[in-house]
Amino acid sequence: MALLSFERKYRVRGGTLIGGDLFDFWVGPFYVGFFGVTTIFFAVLGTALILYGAALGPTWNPWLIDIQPPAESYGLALAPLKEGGIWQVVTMCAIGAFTSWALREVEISRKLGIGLHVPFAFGMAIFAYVTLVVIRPVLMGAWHHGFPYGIFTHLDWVSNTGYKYINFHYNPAHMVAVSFFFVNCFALALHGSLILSATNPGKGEVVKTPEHEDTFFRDVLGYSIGTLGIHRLGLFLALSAGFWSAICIVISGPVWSLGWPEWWDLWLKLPIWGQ
Ligand code: UQ2
Repeated sequence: MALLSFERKYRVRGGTLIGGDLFDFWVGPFYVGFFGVTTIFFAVLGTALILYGAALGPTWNPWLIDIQPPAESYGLALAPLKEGGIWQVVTMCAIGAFTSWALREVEISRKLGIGLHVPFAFGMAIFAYVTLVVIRPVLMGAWHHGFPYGIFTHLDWVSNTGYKYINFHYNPAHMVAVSFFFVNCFALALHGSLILSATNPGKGEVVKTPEHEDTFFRDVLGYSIGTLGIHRLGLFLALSAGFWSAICIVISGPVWSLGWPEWWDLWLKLPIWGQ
């Protein structure tokens, strides 16, 4: 089915989550929808506030612009705009925009009659962000613990937060997250290279089939996970990387406030060593 005739078939009203036909239309290639409008609203307001915060600051150097969360003394209260309130409203706009984008993905998926895997996957990224700027700061009792919105300053925050726990690489959930990132990278390298090897042949060569792909890995490893399986594995690895990243930071402070190397002293305290 040609792309244009397919689009005529699926570009019909319905599948919306809210407001019925309200904003249920396309602008050029883009679906709008209620959540397209709310995405634009939050993104424009949040960007304008970042520009306002930059105008108050000492520099327009894009690397150095910095929007800081409130001082610790404000706790979980709203702060004046110029004392961290900008950071608080930018955070609300970011969560509003990200959530609206996910719900727009849900509406498009419903129109197409496909699964909700894409918005679910994006939801894991939103969860990781919300863990950093809402869940962990609330558990620690102050918005101050969110990370600042600046290119260099958020890097400083990551470095300082790591050193607060002496050596963050001893955090067991961080170890799990990093391992998932590595295995995800390995799996995508295997998959990308395998697909190109079979479907992007040289001039005059014929495109090969999934049987060729299966046979390659059966010959090498005695096992092929299959064409559907590799995508299930890829989604699992990617979601796990994001999930354990959120876990490793949310336990740093709320659950464990000493250095992470000391966490491993539990090994010496096991009741199996006698005394
Ligand atoms: C595979 C397969 C694919 C693939 C890949 C494999 C035909 C096109 C990459 C091989 C993957 C395996 C054996 C799993 C490796 C396990 C981990 C944890 C990395 O068999 O089927 O489809 O792309």
